[in-house]
Amino acid sequence: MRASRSVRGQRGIHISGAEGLYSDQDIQRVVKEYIERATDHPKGKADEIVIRIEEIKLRPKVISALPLSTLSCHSPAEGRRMITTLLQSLGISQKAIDIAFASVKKGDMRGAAVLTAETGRRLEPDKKRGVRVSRLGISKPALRSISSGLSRLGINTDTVKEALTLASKVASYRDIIAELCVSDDPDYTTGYVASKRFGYVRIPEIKRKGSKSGGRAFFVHEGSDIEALMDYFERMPVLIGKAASCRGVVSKDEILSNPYQ
Ligand code: WAQ
Ligand code: MG
Repeated sequence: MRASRSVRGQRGIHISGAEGLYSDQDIQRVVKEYIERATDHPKGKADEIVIRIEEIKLRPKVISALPLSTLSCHSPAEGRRMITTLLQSLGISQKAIDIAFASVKKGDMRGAAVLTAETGRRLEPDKKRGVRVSRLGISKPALRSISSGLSRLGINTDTVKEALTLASKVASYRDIIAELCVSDDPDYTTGYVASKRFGYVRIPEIKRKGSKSGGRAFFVHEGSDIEALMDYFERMPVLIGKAASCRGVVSKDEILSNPYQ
């Protein structure tokens, strides 16, 4: 689903987007939920909603969810410092980190920016749209297990589950080093950094309440094949079939000194 709105003569301002892999009998319910989301969104009421339903021909690739944790963070400046430390320890250059923050802050994309860790060079063919991750879902047993882990932490919401699903698909691609995400929802101030090495690390207060800017940036190495990456993200069905740990608040040093890979 994608929903947009005309604002002051400018058509197609992005309001909300969502996608998933569902079985036949769930489609009616999900479409209804997507429409509600598009017409009752903190960014405004959509004046155009596009819904596409496709039968999946390929058998989904089954992956595990990334382990989840949350850093203690109290301001955007502190968040940016912690994110910078995590990304630098993954070998991402300061220049690429700065370009990723600038792109996320600008926040007018429907998809994600793909940048090289070495120089921050943008690889997407359509830089205004970015790369949109689609065809992703979560099996019912994995959803039950993740929901119960998140409930214990008081964060069992669609926003967290959808973001964790997306980040897990993104991190499962061989060329991905890390992802940075800030919600474009003005009321939602928690973002995350995700990587195979450190898992899905939530960063509260990464932006000020009321800010409509937000976005995603994916880091890859120079020389990465953008066509193959887009094929995996946009077309390869991927299903989370296994939950991982859901930890509460941890320190940056705990994360840095206990990598998963
Ligand atoms: N593929 C690529 N980029 C996307 C996609 C997608 N499927 N969906 C959204 N984006 C980009 C787009 O630029 C949006 O403006 C931006 O990401 C933010 O999307 O653990 O709500 O749906 O508490 O606003 C993260 C924290 C919430 C959750 C993320 O993102 C938590 C969120 P939003
Ligand atoms: Mg949003």
